[in-house]
Amino acid sequence: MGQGTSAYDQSELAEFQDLTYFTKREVLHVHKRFAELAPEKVKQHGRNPTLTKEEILLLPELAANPFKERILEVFSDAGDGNMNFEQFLDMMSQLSSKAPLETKIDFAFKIYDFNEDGQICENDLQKVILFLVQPAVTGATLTSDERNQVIKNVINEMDMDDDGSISYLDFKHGMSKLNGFEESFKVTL
Ligand SMILES: [Ca+2]
Ligand SMILES: [Ca+2]
Repeated sequence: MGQGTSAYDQSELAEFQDLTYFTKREVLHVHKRFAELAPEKVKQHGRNPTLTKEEILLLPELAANPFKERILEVFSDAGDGNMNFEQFLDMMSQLSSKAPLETKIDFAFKIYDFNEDGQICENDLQKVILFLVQPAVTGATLTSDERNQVIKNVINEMDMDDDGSISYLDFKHGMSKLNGFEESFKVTL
């Protein structure tokens, strides 16, 4: 009963359950939301079409996230923000409230490390600030002097070994002291 209507069978769902922070029921819910973003593609290509970045950005839960485009790029295999269901599910799992703090920190580090060299340096932070302080969204602006001061403060605060950039360990240490930082990296579908 109901077997034929499910996008994935029980053993596939069990596998997704193992790979994510979701239950089988939640996996199916995430799939339903994925399919709703591009119903025509799902009709044509079956349960696992590749959706474009623009299609995934239609998800209302991502609308307010300043890092949404960057998040999609980091989680897409090709780095262009396009993703199939597995990549989408992985992203949603790490964004879910069930993901532990360590996962959120790991996630945030990847998002902030724009040039993907394993360190968050001044250049990366310049980009982070431009994402966070978007006048159109927050009404706030910072002069470049103010931006540089914020970046200096962040590096001073987090750079435990004083080499001028923030390694994953520096970041992990600093972030676990910050209350509520993970709110930027949380989506509930
Ligand atoms: Ca970097
Ligand atoms: Ca350092």
